[in-house]
Amino acid sequence: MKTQVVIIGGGPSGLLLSQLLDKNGIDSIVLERRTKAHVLGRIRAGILEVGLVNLLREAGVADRLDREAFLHEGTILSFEDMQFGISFKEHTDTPVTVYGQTEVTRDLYAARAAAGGKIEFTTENVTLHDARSDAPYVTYTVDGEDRRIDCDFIAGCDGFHGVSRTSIPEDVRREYEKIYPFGWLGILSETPPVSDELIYACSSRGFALCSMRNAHLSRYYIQCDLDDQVENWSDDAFWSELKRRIPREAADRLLTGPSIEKSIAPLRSFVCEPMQWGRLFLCGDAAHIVPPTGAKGLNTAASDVHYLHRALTAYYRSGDETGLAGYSEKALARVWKAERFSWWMTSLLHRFPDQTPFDLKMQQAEIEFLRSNREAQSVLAQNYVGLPY
Ligand code: RFL
Ligand code: PHB
Repeated sequence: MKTQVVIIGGGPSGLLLSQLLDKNGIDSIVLERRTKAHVLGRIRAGILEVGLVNLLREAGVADRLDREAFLHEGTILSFEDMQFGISFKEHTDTPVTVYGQTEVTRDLYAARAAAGGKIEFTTENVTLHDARSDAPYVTYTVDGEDRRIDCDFIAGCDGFHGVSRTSIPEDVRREYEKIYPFGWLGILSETPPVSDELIYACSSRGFALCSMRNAHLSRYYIQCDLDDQVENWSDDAFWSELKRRIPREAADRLLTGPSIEKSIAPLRSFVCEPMQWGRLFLCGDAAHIVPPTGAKGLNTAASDVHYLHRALTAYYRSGDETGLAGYSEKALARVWKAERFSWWMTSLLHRFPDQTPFDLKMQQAEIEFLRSNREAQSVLAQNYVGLPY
């Protein structure tokens, strides 16, 4: 088989790239290790920056989003019972969009199917070859049959545990990592959200987040120990812990119900440099991870896709290689700012096991500064709604 771009990974990065390339007349084949049902079963991001929403519109996959999504013009931060709002509208005049990653992915799969896009599911042993030559190719196995695709470029969109990043030789690759000493236990429940806006709650018992997917579906998280297990948490235990971490007036309003999904995610900051090696280009979680505080993961994946699809389009239209040559540097410049914001918000709002009384006072002083200082709120708002591409 032959195509212009082999895309490894059928998550949001790979699908969006494939859809945007198709809009520009560029052929691709997506290789996905799992089944479509598995990919759509993962509950992940919920907050989309305007840059991602515009990209989905450009890709022609935003009709349902434009009909169904909520716009949020601010968010709430709390410290024990004290709470305050930060207005995105006042500081940036830009809202964020509440629409689940699962729905974005579903819309992308539908669009790829409608366009006759080629996606191979349940691929095994995906291996990249000759990425530094002008004739790279990818081999893999599907249904016990070995296959090969020759291509011009390879896009590594296969997430943190994929094979693309590790195909870059160790003496070229630099990796920067921070592992946080806690995780997030999340549940999805068919209950109305407790608040019109998200609540990011810092409390002496640890962090909590009240989020949502729509008017009838809520997403809540609590900080948990790294070695904690989902089985340790009954729904009742989850709800009662959540109520102890959010302001009392919100806890009194909270409507609880059975969870329809419950999972624990570790928290990590990670960046791989460079994001390009020869004709291999990394996109999204394959190249970088942020802790979810601040909702930057999917949004940062989207800015990579934006730079890469434009660079590939310029190359195929006019042979212009400037965008491809500058991809890694351009993408990383924005990635590091999202890393900084996510690390800062995580540090601001979580309980760390080794926090001294002094560290706690610093955390409280910073929250109080944020509560009372317009400029500090403006900095948070600008980062939260998304820095420009
Ligand atoms: P994905 O989604 O991991 O997709 C990669 C795909 O590649 C496949 N794959 C392979 N395919 C073929 N061969 C191989 N060898 C392969 N290895 C892997 C995988 O099966 C998978 O389908 O990466 P992508 O596309 O870069 O998308 C990134 C986002 O998924 C991620 O950044 C966000 O979910 C992060 N995130 C959030 N981001 C936001 O912008 N806003 C949020 O509100 C937000 N909340 C979250 C989050 C992530 C979370 N978890 C669980 C990590 C909340 C949580 C709890
Ligand atoms: C979510 O709704 O899943 C969500 C929202 C905001 C975050 C992280 C996750 O910062």
